[in-house]
Amino acid sequence: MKNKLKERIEFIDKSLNEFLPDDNNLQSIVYDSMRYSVFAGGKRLRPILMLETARMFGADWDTIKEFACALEMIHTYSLIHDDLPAMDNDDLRRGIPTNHIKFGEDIAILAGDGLLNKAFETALQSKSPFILDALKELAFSSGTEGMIGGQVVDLKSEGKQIGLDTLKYIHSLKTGALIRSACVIGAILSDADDFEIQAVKDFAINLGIAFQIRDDILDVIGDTKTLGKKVGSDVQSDKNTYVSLLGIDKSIELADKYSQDAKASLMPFGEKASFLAELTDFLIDRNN
Ligand code: GRG
Repeated sequence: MKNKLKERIEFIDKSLNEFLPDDNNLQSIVYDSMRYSVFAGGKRLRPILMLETARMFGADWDTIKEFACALEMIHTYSLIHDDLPAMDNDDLRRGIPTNHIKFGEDIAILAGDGLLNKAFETALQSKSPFILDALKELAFSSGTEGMIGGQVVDLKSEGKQIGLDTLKYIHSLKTGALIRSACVIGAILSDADDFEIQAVKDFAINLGIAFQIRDDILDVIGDTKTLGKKVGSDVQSDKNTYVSLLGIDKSIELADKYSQDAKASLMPFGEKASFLAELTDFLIDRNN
């Protein structure tokens, strides 16, 4: 799987470089700051999910790359803003100092905003006849009914006792929405039918929760060097997590259950879904 991922990451990095080139104008510092975080070496999970969903439906990666890069830009903006002192106040991300530590808070805020706008500029370069439906999903999943909404409920729940249902609600939006839109946009751009779109949506919703549970587990059992970010930060900021609510063993069981449910949603696609199924197993066992 690591080798397969490498090939996909290279394609995504080359495309990101095309859509986010170096710039020499007076505001070049904001491009430096945007590129600093984008090229800091993330796993590229969301664009990989989009490319692989599209491939499953027979579409070429080149027809998907604008949206795949747009999604990674939105994801990176969320990480830059999430690390700011007003939010998680983290100083390490993707193995290097966070954006505001390197460029200052003012530029980091603007770099996040810049990436959000650049994402839509990039997606708009798509020549797909399905561009409007894909844009709608991109905007919806990253907005207040999606990632931003989940972040708000998460922040406002810090230090309070919440139940599993609220935790699932938070993560379905905060983490799950972009993972869902990766697969749904991949399917939309490949002219998948409603049944197929629903099946990949079900896959992604379950994968999103499994992925987040593993993230919570790694915050406790992982190490800073492999993770590229500080461990133990959830406990430190009194965050509700699957581990704080259920403990490690039950969290591992639950991640496994969601990953089985995710793979079950891929059944209608048979062998064509083998990469996505393998990726699901890889992600719930990952160490970073
Ligand atoms: C600030 C608008 C705004 C939103 C913040 C996504 C998010 C919401 C915050 C990021 C912090 C966090 C732990 C989110 C949970 C989702 C998650 C596990 C993000 C990290 O994604 P990976 O592991 O990161 O795919 P890389 O660096 O590999 O891309």
